[in-house]
Amino acid sequence: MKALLLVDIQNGFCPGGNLPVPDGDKIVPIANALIDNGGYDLIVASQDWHPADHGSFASRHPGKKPFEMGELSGKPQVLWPDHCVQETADADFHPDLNVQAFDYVQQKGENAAVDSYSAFRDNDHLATTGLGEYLQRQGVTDLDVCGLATDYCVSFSVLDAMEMLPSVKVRFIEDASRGIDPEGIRNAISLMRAKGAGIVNSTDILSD
Ligand code: VGL
Ligand code: ZN
Repeated sequence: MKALLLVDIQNGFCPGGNLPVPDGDKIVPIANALIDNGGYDLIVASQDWHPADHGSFASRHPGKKPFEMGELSGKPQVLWPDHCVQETADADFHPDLNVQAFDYVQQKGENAAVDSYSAFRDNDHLATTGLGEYLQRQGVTDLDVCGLATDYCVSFSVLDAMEMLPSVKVRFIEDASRGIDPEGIRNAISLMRAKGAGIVNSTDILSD
């Protein structure tokens, strides 16, 4: 059972959004091609889905600016621009993404007191989202992951998938992902590789 996990391909992370990832929108046609021709049995998407007062927003930390370090519930936290607020256009999936193909959507980041980069669990690892249980129930054996942003939500999701679903073969699709910081992207890919994730491109998958 092969599944594709599309991480946070939302307006907020594309040019024009509140937390734009450089060229974030360029992955949309690649994601659509993978949905149509990647040979997947199951298409799953995550959606960053914050309350308006989420504690990761710099606007909640007087004197702090977006992208500075701050604290959230006593832990170091990158402070972000307000983004992907529930029920706003910023939180919608990119308009060209084939959302009709989604079998399951996992929303995350709803708890204002903790961030949730991973689609599987909060950053403090205290609460799971339910995605791991869903994939297990579906009998998923192979999970390919791509989306936005490589150095945050995508790599955190890949690492958690490997840890929480040890029998599942996990791969990161590099050209179907974009990240925020070039050095962060390099470090994230090195870490995913070191932990045993496959690193592939969409062309490897689409030509199979
Ligand atoms: C993300 C920062 C804050 C992501 C989400 O989707 O990578 N990054 N919230
Ligand atoms: Zn977020």
